[in-house]
Amino acid sequence: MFKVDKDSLLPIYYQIEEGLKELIAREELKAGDIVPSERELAERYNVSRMTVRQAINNLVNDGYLVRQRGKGTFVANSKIEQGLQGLTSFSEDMRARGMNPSSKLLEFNLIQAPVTIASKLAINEGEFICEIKRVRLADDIPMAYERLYISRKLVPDLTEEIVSSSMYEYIENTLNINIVKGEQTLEASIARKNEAAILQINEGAPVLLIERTSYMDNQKPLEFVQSVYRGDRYKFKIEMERR
Ligand code: 16G
Repeated sequence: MFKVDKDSLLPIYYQIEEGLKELIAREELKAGDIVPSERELAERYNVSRMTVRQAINNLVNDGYLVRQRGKGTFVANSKIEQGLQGLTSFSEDMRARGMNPSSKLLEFNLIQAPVTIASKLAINEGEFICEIKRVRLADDIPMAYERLYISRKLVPDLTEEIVSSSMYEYIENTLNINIVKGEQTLEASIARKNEAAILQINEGAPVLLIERTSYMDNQKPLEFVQSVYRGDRYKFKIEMERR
């Protein structure tokens, strides 16, 4: 285990927190391992259970540990770190990590574009678009829930089978459309009831809301995509250069 120094200026809860983080970093505690109970830790370090609880709460809030009611506290799965440079597809991202990407198609609708979506796609309100709702999985674990909108004119032959696999592959290799750039926003949110069920997380769990518009080489929008990513599985990384 780790040491707690009662003469240190560092608060005890903080030392316990850092000690547990170190065990996780050294893989002495691995994803899925049970963490010693509050009582055990309190006895081992001769500190109050309140102190231990504070350390554990912080680690749960920061996503290092997860509580399972009636079972105990466990080490969380490490998050997928996703770079934000380069316009890549979900399938490419997962394959680059040695994971197997897949999609579960929930809905495939032909609808008339409401004004909000029409303006994102730079088309007229009421034009036909495909609305595709799918769960994106990596090694069969649901990672994100995507709602994708694309003008029907661009993909008149799009089928359920195609959208169950890689959209970018179809657009680039079958339709020979060049995807040249994208714009993306990222914001914090919490899982709504239907999203929680789809992503197999609790309602109210933290998620990342991502919106992407990608463009073709004629500078026109290709797709508008709203995605909900699991906050416990994903973190995004931006590399920055000063000036
Ligand atoms: C990513 C994109 C999405 C794109 C999809 C294509 C984000 C937030 N979204 O999920 O815009 O449609 O990749 O993936 O990254 P596919 O080629 O595997 O279907």
